[in-house]
Amino acid sequence: MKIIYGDVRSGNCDKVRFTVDYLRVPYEWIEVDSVAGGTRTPDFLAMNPQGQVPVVQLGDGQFLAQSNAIIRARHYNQGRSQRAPRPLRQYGVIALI
Ligand SMILES: N[C@@H](CCC(=O)N[C@@H](CS)C(=O)NCC(=O)O)C(=O)O
Repeated sequence: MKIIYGDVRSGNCDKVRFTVDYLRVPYEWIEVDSVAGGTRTPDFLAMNPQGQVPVVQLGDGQFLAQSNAIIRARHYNQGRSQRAPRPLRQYGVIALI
């Protein structure tokens, strides 16, 4: 199970969430209030020094930030990427977590 740290008001987080939902990838969503400073706490900055959501905790415990990098992180799980719908795979858009 991957963990996604995101803010539901964020379009960048939407990109990641819509992608994993579309692919039916199981994940846990942890809501972070980026407006109230939730991305600037020591704990959050330890995950992403840029202080931004979205951030994904990968299966190996490492963290990956940047929405486009997350949805293109094919190399983190080649097997899962095989579940990507064909048209998206053809465009290399997917990957995933
Ligand atoms: N280039 C980044 C942008 C991420 C970003 O701008 N995140 C905003 C929310 S949409 C954020 O976390 N802002 C809180 C802050 O900067 O403290 C991506 O695509 O993931």
